[in-house]
Amino acid sequence: MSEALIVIDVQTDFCPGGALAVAGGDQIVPGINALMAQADAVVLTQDWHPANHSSFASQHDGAAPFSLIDMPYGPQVLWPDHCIQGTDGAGFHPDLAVDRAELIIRKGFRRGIDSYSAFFENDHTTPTGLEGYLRSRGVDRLVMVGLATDFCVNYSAVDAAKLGFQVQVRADLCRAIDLDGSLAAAVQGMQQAGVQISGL
Ligand code: VGL
Ligand code: ZN
Repeated sequence: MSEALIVIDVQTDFCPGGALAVAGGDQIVPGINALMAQADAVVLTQDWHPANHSSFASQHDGAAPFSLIDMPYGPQVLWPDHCIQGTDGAGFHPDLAVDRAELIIRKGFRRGIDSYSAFFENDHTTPTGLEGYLRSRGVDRLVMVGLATDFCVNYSAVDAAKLGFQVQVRADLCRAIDLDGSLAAAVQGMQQAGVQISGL
């Protein structure tokens, strides 16, 4: 059995100057590249939304970015338009060593549902296919890095632990959005799920 490095959403729109910039999002790129160089297997995830995605505040009359709404699958934060399919903002950070990746998994491509996790959409049941890929490659341990600690990294890590993978999050190679205490809640949730967090 082997280990895979999962690099979550290191995309232009999540870096300084991007549509949903995460503070310091670009600072983690050199360290991630160094880890990728040593990893047995590398998977990248890419947030990949249609222009009219339902997680965008612009699609809801009078709704402000960063407000919460109820969706059929549960509460959903409304975001500024970001990571629109085919745009520069949806591309990976230009310095990320993407050639090292063996799989790129895109998520959030259905208009009506968001997908923070690399494993399941936000209904917690629709699979992305990543679990099957990892299992058929004999992967049982995951190291996770990327953006954002409290959303896509958090959801991915908790789902992976629930699926039975051994999961380590390298918090020093992640950066958070930190909306209303979301970082502290995410750290607590990951630890409760059995995720090992290093470099906090
Ligand atoms: C993310 C908010 C919206 C993330 C993606 O990658 O953490 N956050 N879409
Ligand atoms: Zn998104």
